[in-house]
Amino acid sequence: MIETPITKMLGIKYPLFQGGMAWIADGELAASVSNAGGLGIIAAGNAPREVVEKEIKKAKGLTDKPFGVNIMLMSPFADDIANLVVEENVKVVTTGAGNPSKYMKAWKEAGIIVIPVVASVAMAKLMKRVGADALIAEGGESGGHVGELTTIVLVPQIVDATDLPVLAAGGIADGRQAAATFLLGAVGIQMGTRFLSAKECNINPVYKEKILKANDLCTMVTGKRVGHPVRSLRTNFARKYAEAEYSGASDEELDRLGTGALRLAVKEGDLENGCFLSGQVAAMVNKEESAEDIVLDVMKGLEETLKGAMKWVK
Ligand code: TUI
Repeated sequence: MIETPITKMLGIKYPLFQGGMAWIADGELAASVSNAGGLGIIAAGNAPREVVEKEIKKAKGLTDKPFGVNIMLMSPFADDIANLVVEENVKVVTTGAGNPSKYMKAWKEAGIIVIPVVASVAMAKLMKRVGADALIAEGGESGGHVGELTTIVLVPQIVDATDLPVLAAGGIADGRQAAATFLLGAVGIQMGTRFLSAKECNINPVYKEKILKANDLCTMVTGKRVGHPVRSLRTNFARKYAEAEYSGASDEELDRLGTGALRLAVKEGDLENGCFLSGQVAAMVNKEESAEDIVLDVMKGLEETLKGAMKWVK
């Protein structure tokens, strides 16, 4: 059994969150992870209120366990989703790709547990000041929008920066990696890429196949020049984008290339125009299985690795 400040705070069995992957993490995936004892999270991404509302209602119908909603703060609909989570009595809110300070008062008054994703010590300290309940420290091994630091460098610094419980994210697909972050002071983990292989993960089969076949060097980061670095699979799209980026394409041209690319990957499996977000751990994700089997496998590995960690100490 694993018990940490996170399992206690949320009333869940395992300190494992499923990351809020835009266009991917729907009510079905989130409910499956919550039913397995972790915390499933619905991603709002760039979706409008009605879409997210439908997924929240779906999750409520599929589980009576807590689940969360992730708000992508660069979304034009972020304000609407910030209100929606209050109206729908969502238990946990995570945020990404920005600073959620302006919403904190309303969320705390509504009794929501707020757990922002941070990629720097400064943001961790700010989130503590404005009332965050815990933090997710996400290293640049992760898929999607990435910060500068790796998980092994970031997590202990975030742990030392505040007294809040810290979950680690980025570069975690198995129990050994989860245990490594616990040794750095994390008391929970968040995984995204591993859940792309879940039976309940409703992505285009081309996307799933790409993840299952990926090797160690299969991801790359694009978008640094426009200030939105994003890790994705090294597809024709990613190569074309990188080429444009480093051959003087205008910001408008890059914007045009990027617009709608996440949806095209997830819904259409379009390798030429879609952006297949993935963490570096894709190479370790080799079979399709249920969300429950994924949660149980990682938690068993975490427990065994932590127990075995004393073997060199005499
Ligand atoms: O948010 C993510 N990962 C994401 S969001 C996303 S959707 C997207 N679509 C188009 C362009 C960009 C993204 C895909 N993947 N992870 C959490 C995360 N948040 N990582 C890093 C941060 C972060 C970065 C800056 C958090 C706070 C922050 O603050 C900056 C500031 O000072 O406002």
